[in-house]
This record gives sequence, structure tokens and C-alpha cells, in this order.
Amino acid sequence: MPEIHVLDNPKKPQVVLRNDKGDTVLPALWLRARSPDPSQRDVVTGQRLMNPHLLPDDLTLVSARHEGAHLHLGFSDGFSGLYDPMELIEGSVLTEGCPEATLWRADMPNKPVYLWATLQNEKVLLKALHDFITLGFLLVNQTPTQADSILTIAHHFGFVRTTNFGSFFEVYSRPDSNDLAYRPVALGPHTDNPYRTPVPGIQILQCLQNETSGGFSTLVDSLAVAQQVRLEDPKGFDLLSRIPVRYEYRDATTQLVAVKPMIELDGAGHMTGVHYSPRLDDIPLISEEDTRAYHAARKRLGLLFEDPRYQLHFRLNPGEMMMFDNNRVLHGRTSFDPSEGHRQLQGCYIDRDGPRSLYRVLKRKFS
Ligand SMILES: O=C(O)CCC(=O)C(=O)O
Repeated sequence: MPEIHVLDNPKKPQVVLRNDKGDTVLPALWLRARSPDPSQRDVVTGQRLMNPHLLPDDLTLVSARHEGAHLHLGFSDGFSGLYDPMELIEGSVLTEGCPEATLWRADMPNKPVYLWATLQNEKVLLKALHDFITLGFLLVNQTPTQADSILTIAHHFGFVRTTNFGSFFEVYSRPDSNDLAYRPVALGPHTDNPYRTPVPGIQILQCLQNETSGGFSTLVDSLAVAQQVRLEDPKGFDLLSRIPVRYEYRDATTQLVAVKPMIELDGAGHMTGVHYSPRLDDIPLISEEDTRAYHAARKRLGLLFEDPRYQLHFRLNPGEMMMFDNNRVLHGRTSFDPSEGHRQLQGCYIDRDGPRSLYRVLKRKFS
């Protein structure tokens, strides 16, 4: 457990974070900007009242002493105030306050399956949100199936993202429809709407009716697949995460275009997900050599997305729904024969941050 210490040097006071790696001096500018003093931060919102970029470039710590459980720190710009060492320790690591992703394959031991009624209990909901954040998907059974129940379900988890398809959309087979999702063809693993900015964060797909023997659903964890590609072909992985791809959707009233790499990395180089929809993408004109290398890596990625070792394959029955992180977990379906009967799903997008916010709030409440 890290600790905060004041180094006893009256000429040059220092506050350090001490852990098993040694001491890290806490910079005066860092400490000064973190002051919780009511003159510096609003007590209700915790939001800062001053602009840290206006602090003097040469700011120094001029005094540091323990005062009960707190530290009293004074700075060269004349400000002094109390600090809670625990808050300094917590602030020393930037974290989103959500659990890390757990990569999975088709042989995962416990699928995150819940009953809608149990998700009305906040403790169960917290567990389900934990599963969702770590695994990137949830399966929920016995959901309400009125015409717009999907919005009630969506609001239970977060904020609905309305698009040109509406606040929710109907997935059933109709000729001449404006998306292949609305034909009875098989849809390989894909993420939805890579042509939007921002891409819809989370998708809910709820089955209202399936009288056909086909139309099975699939889910794949892109993090698990891409980790394998990165191991086998680091150069190919690098190309997939650097070379921009153009994604486009168009119909009579809409034309959406976005240009971004297929593999998405965060600022620290960690993979956060993919934009993958082979029916919608175009790679730019690059050298013959890079095109071949790109093609090989993309082929490997695509083949592993289709590989039964990575792909969950199941039937959604009426009242059953899946909710998945649209940047991380690819979804698809097998073809179906509309002459066998009716198959109808409803879909809805919600922002990625809704379930994460709810998770933090419930965690605060129960811990
Ligand atoms: O029909 C399905 O099961 C899935 C449809 C789909 O992939 C989509 O709407 O994006």
C-alpha cells in the first residue's frame, strides 16, 4: 500500500509517494492543482474554481507539515491549505474507476445471463454491470416485449442514442430495405455503424419473434482475437491500428462517412476495440507491399472472427435480448428463410458511458 511522506528538509520541503518501487516526489504544480480547498474547488460539485494553467511556471512548495490526519502545504504563490493523503494516493493513478476487460472465447465457463425481473434489484444490477464492463456483453431473458419496451430496457442501463434509424429500429426481412441487416442473408461478425462519429457505443438487440429455424445470433470478443493477431503478426497489427479506413453508409436521405483505423487503441497503446464491417469499408491507396501486409493481417483477423473457438453461437427466443459493447464485441447472425415464418428483432443504441456511470454510482452506494 503506497504512503505519503513529508521529507524533512526545511530549505526544500518535499512530499513523496512511497511504494515498493521507491519514492516519487509529488511536483508542486501537481499538488497545487489538486487542492480541495473551498477557495479552489466548489464543495458541491468538486469542480475546480481556478485555472491550473495560470499557476506560475516556477511554483514551488515552501512548507509542508502533518496536521492531524492531513497535510498542510504552502506554496510560493502564497496559497496554503489542507490535503488528505488518501486523496493524493488515489490521484496518483489515473483510472476510470471501472474493472478491466476480461478477454473471452467461446469456451468461457459462465455466460452473463440474467432475468429482466432480477435486474430491478440494484445489487443484481451492479453485478450485471460488472459482467458487462469486463466481458463486453450481457444476455437478458424474459424482457418485456411491448412495441417500444426496448426503450424501457435501454433507459434502465443508460442514455439512448438516436440516429437516422430512429431511437430504435426494427430488424425484419423486407425487400429493397436500406441495410443488409433487413434482408434474410447471413451477417458475418461486425460492429455496427463504423461510418458514424462517434460510433454508437452499445447495442441492444431484442428478439420479439422468431418462427424460422435459422437466424442464430453470434458474438465474438475482438480483444481476444486481436490479441492473437498481435502475437502472430505484430507488423500486421500495427498496420490495422494505423492505416485509416473509409466507412460509408448512404440511402436516399443520409450519407454518413468516417475515416479511421480498423483497430482502435487508447492513448497508452492499449487496444480498446475495432471498427469492423467488411461490407462497408475501403482501405486507402498505399504501397503494394503494405497492401499485401494489410490484407494478410485483415484476413487473419476476419478468419479468427469466424472461428468457432472464438464465436458464441446461440438462438435468441422471443423476450430474450443481448446487449454488447459495439466497439469491442462483434455480432452477427446466420441466414434465415422468411417463408418459414416471421422473425423480428428490435435494436437500439445507447452511449458507452451510461452503464459505466451507473456501475460507479451503485458501487459507491453498496461499498
Ligand atoms: O438480425 C440479427 O440478428 C442481427 C441484425 C444485425 O446485425 C444488426 O441489426 O446490426
